[in-house]
Amino acid sequence: MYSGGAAAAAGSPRRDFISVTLGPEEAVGVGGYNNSKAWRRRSCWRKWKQLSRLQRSVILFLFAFLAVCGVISYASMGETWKSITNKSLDDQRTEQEIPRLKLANPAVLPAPQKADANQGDYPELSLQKPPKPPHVRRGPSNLQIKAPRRDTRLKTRHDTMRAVVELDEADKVEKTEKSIISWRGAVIEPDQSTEPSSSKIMEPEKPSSVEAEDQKEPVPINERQLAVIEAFRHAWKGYKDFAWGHDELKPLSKSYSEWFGLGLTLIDALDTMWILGLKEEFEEARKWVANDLVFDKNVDVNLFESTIRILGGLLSTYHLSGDSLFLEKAKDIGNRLMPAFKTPSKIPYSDVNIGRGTAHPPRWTSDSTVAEVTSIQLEFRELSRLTGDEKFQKAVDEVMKHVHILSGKNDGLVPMFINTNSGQFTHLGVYTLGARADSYYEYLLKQWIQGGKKENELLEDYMKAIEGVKKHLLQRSEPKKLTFVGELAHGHFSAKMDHLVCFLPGTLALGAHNGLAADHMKLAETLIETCYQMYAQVETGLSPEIVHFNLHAQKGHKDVEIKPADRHNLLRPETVESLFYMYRFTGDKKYQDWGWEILQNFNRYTRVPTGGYTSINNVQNPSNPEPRDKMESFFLGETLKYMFLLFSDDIDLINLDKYIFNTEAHPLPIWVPA
Ligand code: DMJ
Repeated sequence: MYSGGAAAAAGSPRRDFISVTLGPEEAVGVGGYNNSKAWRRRSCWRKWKQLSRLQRSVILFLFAFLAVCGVISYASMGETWKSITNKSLDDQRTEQEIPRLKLANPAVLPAPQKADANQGDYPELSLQKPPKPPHVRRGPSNLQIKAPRRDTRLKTRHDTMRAVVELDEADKVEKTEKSIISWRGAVIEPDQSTEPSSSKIMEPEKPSSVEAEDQKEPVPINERQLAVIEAFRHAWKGYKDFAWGHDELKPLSKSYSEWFGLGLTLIDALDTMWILGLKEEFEEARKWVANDLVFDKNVDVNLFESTIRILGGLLSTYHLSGDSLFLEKAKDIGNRLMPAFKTPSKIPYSDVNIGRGTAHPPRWTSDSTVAEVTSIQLEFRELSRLTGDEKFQKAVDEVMKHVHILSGKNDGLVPMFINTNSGQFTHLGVYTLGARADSYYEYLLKQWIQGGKKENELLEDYMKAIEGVKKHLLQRSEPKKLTFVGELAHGHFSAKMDHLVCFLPGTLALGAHNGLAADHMKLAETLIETCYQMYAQVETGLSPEIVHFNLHAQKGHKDVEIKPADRHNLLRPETVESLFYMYRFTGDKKYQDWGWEILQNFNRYTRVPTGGYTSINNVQNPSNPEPRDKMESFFLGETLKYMFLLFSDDIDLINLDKYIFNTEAHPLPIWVPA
C-alpha cells in the first residue's frame, strides 16, 4: 500500500513492492519490540490518527467497496447452491419413480428412460431422416429409448396437430357435399374420400427415440398417410362416442360389445395413435388406462388374445412412450395370465380367469390351439427382460422346446391342436397356414430375430416348415397362375386359402431381410401378388375371409372363387401387413398403390358416417355389402397402423432392424448384446 507520508527508498535495488515507513519509533527493531495487546491497540490507533484525512477516506472507501463485493458474491453463491441442491433432490425423485429400472434384468437392451409423465407431456419422437429409398438397408444398431428433445418435439408436434386440424375442417366441408347410400337400414358413405387432402404437413414425430436418429430432419408426412390419419380419427370418433372403455364398437347400433371387458380397442390402438402422432387422443386414452383399466375382475379371458392385444399393446406403448404406467399394467396382466401354464403338460390352457387366478380349457375339449400356445412368446419373453423375472420367459420357452421335439409334424408343418394333459398334437393329418396354425410359423422366425438370431432350434423349425409349405401346400391357380398356399387334409390337397395366410409374404420377406434364403423373397413376391388378387378380383375390391382357387381354367371364371359362407370381411390386416414389409424391403411403389386401393375400398364399403368402420358380410355386393355392425380392435391396432407405415418412406419409422412386430402389430425391441 502506498501512502503520501511514505518515502520510497532511493537508490535501493529494484523491488516488487513499495515499502511504507511510518516513523522511527514504530520501526521494527528500533526502540524495542513490544507485542502486548494494549501496545498493539494503541499503536494502531496512533497510526490511524497520523494519517491525513484523504488517506483515511481512501482506506474507508476501500473497506466499504470490499464489503459490498463480499455481500454480492455471497448472494450469487447461495443461488447456485440452491439450484444444485434442488437438482439433486429432483434426481432422487425421478429415481424413486422408476424403481423398475433398478429391478430390470441386466439389460440385453439399454433400459428405456421414463417419459416426463408428471407434465402429462407427450414424450419425444426422435427426429427423422430425410426421405431415402426405402429399400436401402442399414445395418442394425443398438436400440436406445432416449429422453425427449424438447426443441424438435414442440415444432413437429405443433405442425402435426395443425395439419390434423386442417384435415378435420376439410373433412367437414367435404362431408356436407357427399351423398350417402344406405343398405339394410344402415348408412355408409360412398367414395368416402381417401383422396389426397391438399394440406401438407410434417410427419408426426417418431416416438421411438432411437439413438442414431437424434439428429435427423423430420420426414414430411405425405397425403396418403394423412388419409390414414383421417380414417383413424373417424374410427376413433365412433369408438369414443359410443363405446368408450369397452371392447369393441358397434358403429351401426351406436353401441358396443364386450369380450373381456378390458377396453380392448383402446389398448390395441394406443401405439397406433403414438405412431400416427395423435397426441390428444393418446393422452385421453392414457388417462383411461391410468384411472379405469382394472384387471382385478372375475372374467375369463383368452390367453392368446389378451397376450397379443393387451400385453403386447401395453409393452409396445411402454417402449414407444417411455411411460412406466404401461409397464406396470403389463406386469399386472402378465402375472394374472400365468395360471394358464399350470397344466399337466405345461402346454397352457386357452382361458384364464384373471380375477380368480384360475385357468381352464374350453368346455368341450382339453385341447388348446397350436397357434395360440406358440404365439405368446414374444410378449412374455419381453416381459421377463423388462422385469428381471424369468418366470414369464421360462413358461413360454418350455412350450416351444416341447413343440420342437414333438412328433406328428409333416415336414415341419404342425397340426392345429395340442392336448394340455398329454402334451401331444391331436387331430393329426390336417395342415394349414391359416386359422389355428398361422402365427406358429410367424413366431418361429420372430422369436429367433427378437433373441438376436441365436436360438437355432427356432430357425431350424422355421426353415423346415417353409420347406414343408413348398412341398405340400403351394399350387398355382388358373387362369392367372397365381401361386397360393392351400391346405392338406389326410393327404388331400384343398385349394382353400384363408385371408389370414396373407401374413406369410411379409414374414418370408422379413426372413430374407435377416439373411435367410433368397428364394424366400421370391416366394414372398409371388404370394403377395396372390393376396392382392384376393382383393382385386372381388366386386368391392375387398377380400373375403376365405377363397378357393381354381386349379383348372374354366371359361368366364377368375382365379378366385368365394363360397357364400366365406364372403365376409372383418377389416383384417394381413395383406396390408405384408404390403408394408414388401415395400420396406423392395421400395417398389406398386405395393403402396395396392394398399392405397384397399384403403379406398375400406372407405367406400365399410365406413359408417356417424363414426367407425364395420365388418361386412358380403364383399361381392357393392350395392349392399351387408354391414355386420362391429369394428374389430385389430382394425385400429393393425390394419391402419400397417397402412400408415406402408405409405411412409422413412425406414426409421419403426425400423425393422430394431423392432419386431408381434402378431397384433405391436412393435417390440429386438434384443441386442449390451
Ligand atoms: C389378429 O388378432 C392377429 O393378427 C392374429 O394373429 C390373427 N387374427 C387377427 C387379425 O386378423
